[in-house]
Formats: sequence, C-alpha cells, structure tokens
Amino acid sequence: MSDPGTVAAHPSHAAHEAHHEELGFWRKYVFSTDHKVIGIQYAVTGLLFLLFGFSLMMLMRWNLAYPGVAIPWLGAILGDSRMPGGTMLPEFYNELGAMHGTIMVFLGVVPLAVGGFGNFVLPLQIGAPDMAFPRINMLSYWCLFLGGITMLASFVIPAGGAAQSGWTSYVPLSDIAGSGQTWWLVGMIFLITSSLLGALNFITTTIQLRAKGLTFMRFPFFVWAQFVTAFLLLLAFPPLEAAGVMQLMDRVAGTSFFLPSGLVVSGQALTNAGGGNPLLWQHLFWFLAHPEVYVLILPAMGIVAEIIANNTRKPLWGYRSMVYSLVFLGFMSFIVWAHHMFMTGMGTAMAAFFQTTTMIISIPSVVILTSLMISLWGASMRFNTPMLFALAFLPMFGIGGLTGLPLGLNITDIPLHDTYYVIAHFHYVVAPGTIFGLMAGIYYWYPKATGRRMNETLGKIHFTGSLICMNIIFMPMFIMGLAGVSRRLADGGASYDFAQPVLHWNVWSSWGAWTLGLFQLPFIFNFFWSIWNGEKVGENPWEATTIEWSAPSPPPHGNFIGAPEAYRGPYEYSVPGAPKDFWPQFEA
Ligand code: HEM
Ligand SMILES: [Cu+2]
Repeated sequence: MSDPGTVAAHPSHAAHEAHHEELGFWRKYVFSTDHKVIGIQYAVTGLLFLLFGFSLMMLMRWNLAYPGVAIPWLGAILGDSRMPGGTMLPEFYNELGAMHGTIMVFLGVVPLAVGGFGNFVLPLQIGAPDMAFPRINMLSYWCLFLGGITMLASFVIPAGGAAQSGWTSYVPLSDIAGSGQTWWLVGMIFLITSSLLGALNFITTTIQLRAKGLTFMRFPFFVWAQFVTAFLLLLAFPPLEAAGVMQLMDRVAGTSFFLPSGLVVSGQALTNAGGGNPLLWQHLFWFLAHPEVYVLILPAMGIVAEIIANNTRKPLWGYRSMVYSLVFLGFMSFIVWAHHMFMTGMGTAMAAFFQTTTMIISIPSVVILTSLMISLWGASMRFNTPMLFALAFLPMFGIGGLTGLPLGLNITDIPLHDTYYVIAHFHYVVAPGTIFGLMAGIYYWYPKATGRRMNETLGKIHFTGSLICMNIIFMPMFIMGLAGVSRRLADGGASYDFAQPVLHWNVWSSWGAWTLGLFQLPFIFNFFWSIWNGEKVGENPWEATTIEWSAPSPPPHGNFIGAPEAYRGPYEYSVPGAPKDFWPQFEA
C-alpha cells in the first residue's frame, strides 16, 4: 500500500482498514476513492439527470400534442424569452430537444450504466478490493460532475440559453449558433475526459485485479459487457474530443475546420476563411456515436444476462457464443458509422460497404438475444421485479433492433431518414430497452448496496405501468414516421397537410409519456423508503453464484473478508447431484 494511487491486488483487509480509518465525512462520502461510494455517486447523478432529461421531454410532448396552445403557469415561470404568454417558442423546443438527447445519453444512461453499475458491481464481481486507480476513479466522477454543471448552467446564461443544434450538433448550424453551443462543447469535453479516464480504469482493473482462478471464460457476462464497453469508450471518444475542440475553435478562434467558404447566413456572407468541410464533423461525430449506442446497450445486456441466469436457475445457454459475439460486435461497431450518412451523397460503393457491415453487425446482437431467449426454455422461473424488467428487455430490445435493419439499408433509409420512425426505433433500444435493463439492475443489486431489498409490490406496479406506457409512447411514432412526419419539428408536424391523418397519435404519445412519469413515482418512493424500511437481507438474497454475493451486504471498505477465489464458471445452477440448486463460483 505504499503507493496511495493504486491498490495491491489483495491487501489484507486489516491493513486496508487501518490505512483508511481516520477519513472524515468529506473524504468518506464526497471525495471518496472507494469504488462503491463512487459507483453510488455516479448512479445517483445519472438517475437525477435521467429525471431532468425526462422532464424536458415531458415539456416537449406538450407542444407536440397541442402545438401553440399556452401552458399558463409554466409560461410565467420560464419567462417571455422562452414561453411568451405560455406558448412555446420553436427556439425553446430546439433547446429542449438538443438537451434532452445530450442529457439522456451522456449524463443519464452512461453515468448510470457504466459509472454506476460498472463501478459498483465490476470490482465486486471479479473479487477485487477496489478499482486499479482509485484516485483517477474519483477524478473521472468529478469531471462528469463539472460537465453536468456546465450543461445545466447553459440553460441560465444570459444570451440565448442552451444549445439548440440537436444532440448531434451538426455544422454549419452549430458553428454559427448562439453561445449555448460553446457551453455544450466545453461540457462535452469534460464528459469525454471523464469517460476516457473511467475506461482506462475499467480495462486495467478487469485484467489486473481478477481474483485467483477467475479466468476470462469464467467472467460473468456482465464483466465481459463492461470490458468491451470500456474499449468502445476508449477508442471512439478521442475523435469526438478532437472534433469538439475543433468546433470550439471555429466558434471562438476564427478557424474554419467545418465551415465551407462562401456560406451565406440570413443574407449575409460569412467572413470566415472557409475551406472547411461540414461532412468531416458528421464523420467524426458518428465515429463516436455509433459505438456509443453500444455503450448504451451492452451494460444493460450484461445486467439482463445476470438476472436471467439467476432467476431461471439455469446456466446461460451459449455463454461462449455470447462472449464471442460481444467481442465481434465491439470490433464491428467501428466500421458501420456512415449508415447515419446515406443522405450525404457518399456514392454507391461506400453505401454498399456500410450497409453490408451494418447487416453483419446485426448478427451478434441476434445471437445474444436468441441465447438469452433459449436460456428461458424449460426453466422454472422466479418472477421477481428484476426478472420482470429483464424479461421485458428482450422483446423491447428486439423491436428496437429489428426496426433498425431498414435504416441500415441504403434504399429503405432514404425515405425513413430523419422521420419519427428513427425516433421510435432508437428509443425502443434505449428507453424500454436500456432503461428497463438498468431498472432490473437497480432492483437486483440494491440489496448488495444497502443490505435491504426494495419493495416487490411497488416494484411490480412500477414495472407494469412502465411497460404499457412505453409502448403507448413509442409504437405510434413508427406509424407517424412511416407516414413521413419528420423528427425535430416543434409542432410535431401540424404545419404539414400530409401529416394531418396521423397527428392524433401525438396526443396518445404525450399522454403515454406523462403517465409514464406518474408510474416512476412508486419507484422513487421505493428507492428511498427501502433504504430504512426494506426487508433486511444477508450476503446472498437471490441465491446467486457470482463473486459479489460472497461479500457482506453492504460490503465494507476493501470489499471481502479475505481474498475470494473463483473455482468454476459463473452460472453453475441446478448442477445434477449438487446439494442445492446453485453452486457459487466462490465456494471451494
Ligand atoms: C420514455 C422516455 C423517453 C421519451 C418519451 C422520449 C421522447 C423523445 C422525444 C419526443 C424526442 C424528440 C423528437 C423530435 O423532436 O423529433 C426525443 C429525442 C431524443 N431522445 Fe428521447 N425520450 C425518452 C428517453 C430517452 C432516452 C433514455 C434516451 C437516451 C439514452 C433518449 C435519447 C434521445 C435522443 C438522442 C434524442 C434526439 C433525437 C434527434 O436528434 O432527433 N431519449 N426523445
Ligand atoms: Cu449507428
């Protein structure tokens, strides 16, 4: 323990405790280097931002369902520059849209899925006492925090408010947009730095701090998912970080990386030197953002796999093929990005290449999803709340994934591009898909983090309501998209004649969204109430097999009483001849 920046693979517990005994409140709970505290900080931050991003969306949904209709009391709160007399200005809709997307992706799901679950669960699951670089871990949380504060501050800066150029920040629009865009870029640079530091830490930890006997093929699937995710973050974010700095320079230092010459804005020729290329931004952006969609989904898949194995009381079917698929998927995710750019006139050879790679990358997802479904076959399942969310993940992610295929094919993407069909497709992946996976994970590992279980009745109300509402929200968007309604319209399409026959679906969708908000209340209540009143549990309340369940609930600093060892694979459930229906990895 001479170097405080790293932890030895397995320091004796006593030495570890002695070293940290004198920590005061601030070092223990705020500027902590303990992966569990940091994981909880990340998770709570992510949940709060999900709530905030959700609120922005609920406001947008008002204008989509009732375009131009005033919301009286909100108008007074949000002010005349955004909602004069309570009616929403299109500029404000754009602010809400850009920030909903940015916040949900970079400040909601990534912090919760990678920062929260990765930090809390991964070291425990591999039997490590902490992350490899605890101080860097703390630094990466605080970078995220600064990024979040910067994004929030951009709403209240005097000139013009938050970014309005979409979460994709396409140039030249974003290059010449108001000052909110500059804040967005600075915020993104913090967020990217945070993810890069985190990714390095996860990779090192997974390789270096594994318990004795925990070979790669004995990793729980969740560990594999986080491991591949870390590589995606590490390799995909640097291009966007560079692009972000370049866009920042275009905006504040007079460069024109992305601005072509001769651009005329509102009748005035721009005076920049020109010669830049707007498509360069799209390439750099999607080189990150396609792998990023796997960053949003893989941790959720990992969680779902753990919970399905645990509640079917069976090994995962096809564990090896699932792992190989995951690695292959990670690799392929770097050569499909231009399927977002079929409309840029890339030519048939390029389009043929990217639609081929896109069709190929769908195979590993299908393998993983199919394996998970086959794993259910013949099981006597336990239908607790985590399992219900995990089960619902399968068809929801399935709908999201399959509806992506037409978008990956050049010929069908051309009519569908930029319509509500796209919004429906990817939200099925990230909202009822990822969010359900993450909810499953919260209910599942909550007892490990707090020593108490969340209430099952409230959990089932939360689940049922969420499942129904999610489909009421997003299913109509497929219909609207197929009818040709564009996304990112402040009035939801009301100004177009051809959209009139499908506009009533906007009302369904909006009421679905607000009702979904109501169904999150039992969850929020349950989350806090159970900290003090939930049923007390021991080390292994779900009778699970992976190593985190051998630590006390909640685990002390240093995690394990004595270094754990892995004696077998992760999912030895219902082994014939064994005395009980689970045979933990950690039992000799
Ligand atoms: C149930 C929860 C959600 C609802 C009802 C919802 C709804 C919406 C709506 C109405 C839009 C605007 C579409 C437009 O203006 O054309 C939107 C955009 C977006 N949402 Fe969500 N959303 C939800 C959750 C999420 C989550 C969890 C994520 C990410 C992880 C996410 C990411 C995005 C992104 C990136 C955009 C921007 C799309 C674009 O650029 O056109 N949303 N969402
Ligand atoms: Cu993509």
